[in-house]
Amino acid sequence: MQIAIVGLAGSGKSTVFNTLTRGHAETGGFGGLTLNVGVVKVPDERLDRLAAIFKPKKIVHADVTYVDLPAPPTSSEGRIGTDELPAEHLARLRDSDALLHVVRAFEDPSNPHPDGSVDPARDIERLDLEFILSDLAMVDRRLERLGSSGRHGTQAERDANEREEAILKRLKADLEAGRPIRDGDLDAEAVKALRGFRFLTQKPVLILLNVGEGDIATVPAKVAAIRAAYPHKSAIVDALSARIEMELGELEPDDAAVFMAELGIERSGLGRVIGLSYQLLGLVSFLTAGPDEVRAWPIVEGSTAVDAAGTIHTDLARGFIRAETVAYEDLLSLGSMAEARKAGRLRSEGKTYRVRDGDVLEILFSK
Ligand SMILES: Nc1nc2c(ncn2[C@@H]2O[C@H](COP(=O)(O)OP(=O)(O)OP(=O)(O)O)[C@@H](O)[C@H]2O)c(=O)[nH]1
Ligand SMILES: [Mg+2]
Repeated sequence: MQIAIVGLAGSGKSTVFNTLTRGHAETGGFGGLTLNVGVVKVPDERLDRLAAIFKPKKIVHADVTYVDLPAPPTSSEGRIGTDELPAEHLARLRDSDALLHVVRAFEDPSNPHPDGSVDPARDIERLDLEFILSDLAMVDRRLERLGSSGRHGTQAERDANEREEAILKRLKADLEAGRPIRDGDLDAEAVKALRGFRFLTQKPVLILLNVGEGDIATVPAKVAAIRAAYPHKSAIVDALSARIEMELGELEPDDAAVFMAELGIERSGLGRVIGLSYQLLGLVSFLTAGPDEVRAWPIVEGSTAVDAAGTIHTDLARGFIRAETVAYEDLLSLGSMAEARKAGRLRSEGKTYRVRDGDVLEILFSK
């Protein structure tokens, strides 16, 4: 699962990337057109607790890949010009499962905002509009093709083209009215028909206000204001001081604690932001625990026991018999699978069981 970090030039994308991945990407506009990719473990204290019981050889976290994209160049018409991104960047962006939209909310006289003032709402609208225009251009191109060649082919092909045309016309009207695709209630058939387009405004988005080091006290009010003004679906609004978090990440734990106390921060926001991006992807974790490893497995919310088995290995899905299932809390309080069984907390679930976040599974299968 991959999340693209997007935002206007100088909003703090690379700083956020460094914070999340403990990376060292160039910041301050010195990165040029470098694309940065990093894999991040999703913090999960349940794994540490289970490890204390099972004493496994290794602990494996779920992970999320972050891609830090340089801001698109400003085009001749003053547009941001997403379509002018190098092909590799555009492909990365379209292939991402969700967007992390970094918005400048920090004041810094030594580093003025190119538009003369710091205005998160304006900046959000600007990038949103750019993505809307990019999707609209794709819709228009496809409608044109369907108009000229869509009348050919077999009856089945023509019917499929007609259905696609109807869906795209609806999207066109939405986009022209400034509505991102994620806001529309698309049915399963439409979602399937649109999958290949990889529309930018269809991806869920986490809007992250990059606040300054002096703004900690006003963060809740700032987030609340943007949230109220952003009533879109599949969108989360949160804040982070990327600069502080990056510096915290470079300190020894004791020094970090002193620094946090000085700034009046209770908890690092890093884990929260990673957790939110995981949630944004619609993922939950099921767990496996044994002497070899304790592990969190990402799975799309609503998946079944046989999907979970297939995530571990295709053989487990093919030969699936049942999933011995216990909730994490029960396993933690009872101490072992055997005790959970005795206490009647271990359930035998079949193929169609919907896996819940924190289910500890043991898949029984035939080879
Ligand atoms: N004061 C302050 N400066 C910040 C903060 N976050 C980022 N900056 C600075 O803002 C500048 C731009 O940050 P980057 O992380 O490079 O921004 P970017 O979005 O990756 O920029 P491009 O890739 O050039 O579009 C750098 O000089 C950062 O040090 C912050 O929270 N406070
Ligand atoms: Mg950058």
